[in-house]
Amino acid sequence: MKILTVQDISCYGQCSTTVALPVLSNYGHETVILPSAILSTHTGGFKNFTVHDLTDEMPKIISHWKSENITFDALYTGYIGDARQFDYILDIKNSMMNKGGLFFVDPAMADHGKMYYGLGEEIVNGMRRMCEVADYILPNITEACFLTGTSYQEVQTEEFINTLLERLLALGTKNVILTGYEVGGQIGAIAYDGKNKVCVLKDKQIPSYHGTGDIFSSVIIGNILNNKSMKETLDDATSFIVDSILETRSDSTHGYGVKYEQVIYKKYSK
Ligand code: PXL
Repeated sequence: MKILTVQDISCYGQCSTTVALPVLSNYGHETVILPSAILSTHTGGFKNFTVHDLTDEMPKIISHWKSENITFDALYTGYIGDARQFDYILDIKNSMMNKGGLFFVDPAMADHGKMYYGLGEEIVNGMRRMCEVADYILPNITEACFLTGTSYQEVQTEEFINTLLERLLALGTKNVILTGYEVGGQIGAIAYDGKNKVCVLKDKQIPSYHGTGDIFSSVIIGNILNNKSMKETLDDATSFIVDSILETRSDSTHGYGVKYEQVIYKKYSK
């Protein structure tokens, strides 16, 4: 499959575009990139990082692609730092997708009850516009709360999760995959298409690391585009994250991301 991913390049820090590319390759897909910005590092835990916004470059790149008749089987959006970019993304969705092409929205904008540094209401509104026309959205619990105007709860009752799933689906998307669902010391994801719920949980690993949400989404998208069942997809994604954390946590110098490369390497060196 030919996927276009629109998210930032955080040069150092193992997240967004730099993890989507190797992970999606691992599932046999070609990934084209439209970088939303270039940052020296991601914005979680580093001080004085640099940001170069690429909004002005987007219409030029898109118009060149259109002149070359370039089209995509899937569109996958992640972290977007400038709200002017949502119109460009929706234009791609409307005019550059192959028949049956799928639109995946990871509204990567918040975690642990808070928006990421520098992101505000206009990003939430733009992400919501994309959720209206998405085939799959992949929010974590915090993002789900911002998208649906629900107050964030540290403790997730079954009723809270079910309310979030209904409200997310009501945004317009065909499918919801809610990540970071925690129950009884376990953590995982729950998928909902309005009829069926599929939930996969694994023992929660500590600590939590930056970028795991981006890796999780990329594994899920890689599997869905390979026609795997939702159960197989969520099993693979949760194991991938558990294994990545286990590869990382003995190294106290590596707190900014996970060593997912070792997981891929071990899969293929067997
Ligand atoms: O992992 C999500 C992400 C992506 N890109 C940038 C970020 C973050 C999370 O903080 O800062 C630039």
